[in-house]
Amino acid sequence: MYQAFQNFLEQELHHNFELQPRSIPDGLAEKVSERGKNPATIRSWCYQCSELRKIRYTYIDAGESAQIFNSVIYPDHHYDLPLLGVDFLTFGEKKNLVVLDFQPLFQDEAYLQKYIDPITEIREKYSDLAQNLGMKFYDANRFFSKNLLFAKTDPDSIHNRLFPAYQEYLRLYWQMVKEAKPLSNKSEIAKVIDAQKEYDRYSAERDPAHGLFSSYFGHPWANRFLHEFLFEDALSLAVV
Ligand code: BLA
Repeated sequence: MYQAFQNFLEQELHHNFELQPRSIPDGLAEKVSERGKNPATIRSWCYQCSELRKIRYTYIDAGESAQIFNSVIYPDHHYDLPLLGVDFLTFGEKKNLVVLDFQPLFQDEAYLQKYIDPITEIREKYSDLAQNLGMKFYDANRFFSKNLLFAKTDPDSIHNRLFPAYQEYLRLYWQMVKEAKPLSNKSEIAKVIDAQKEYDRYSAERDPAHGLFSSYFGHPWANRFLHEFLFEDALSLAVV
C-alpha cells in the first residue's frame, strides 16, 4: 500500500543529501512473525547526513492484515527545525489512518510562524486530509502542528490525495532544511537537544504501536525496538 511512499522518500533523500548509513542495533532491522493470520515482516532503515542526524523509516508488511509506513526525521542539533513525522496505517479492508506533520519542537508564536505557517498553503489544498480528529493517545498541542494532515481515509484517496500531499510536504521540508541557518549559541543548541530528547521520551511513553509490535514480535523485542531504535534518546533523559 505504501511502497511508493517509501520509494519517493528514499529517492528524494538520496537526491538532496549526502546520506550515510546509521547503525540499527542487532536484531532490530528486520523481524518476521508467523503469529498472525498472515506472516508479518517489519523492516527498518536508518541514515544520517550533516543536516539530519537521524532519518529512520519502518515498513510493516502483514499482507492483507496490515500495511504500515512510519518515519521520523530528526534534524541535527544545530537546527531548531521541526521533525518530519509520517505515520500511515492500513488495517484490513476498512481502516486507513494517515498522519503527516512537521512536528514542532516549540510552540511559541514566533517558532510556529517561521516553520509551520509556510505549510498552510499546501495544507489548504488537501483539507480533505485534515479532519480534526480527536487524539486518544497523544496531546495535539505537543509536538503536533495546526497544519498536520490527519485523516481516516480509503485506498483511492491514499493514492490520489495523500501521495501528492506527501510529495509537497516533503519538498517543502527539504527546502526548509536547506535554507535553515545553524545555531551557534550554546544555550539555543542545548534547548534543541532537550526538546528532541523530550520528543523521544514522550513518544516512547505514548506510542500506540507498542501493543502491535508485541503481538507480532513478542514483548522483549517490542521493548528493545522502541527504546533502542525508534526512541533511543528516551532513556538517556531518564538517567540524567
Ligand atoms: C496512531 N500509530 C497510531 C496507531 C498505531 C500507530 C498502531 C494507533 C492506530 C489506531 O487508532 O488503532 C503505529 N506508531 C506506529 C508505528 C510506529 C509508531 C508503526 O511510532 C513506529 C514504527 N505517529 C508517529 C509519528 C506521527 C504519529 C511520527 O509515529 C506523526 C506524524 C502520529 N499516530 C500518530 C497519531 C495517531 C497515531 C496522531 C493517532 C493517535 C491518537 O489518537 O492519539
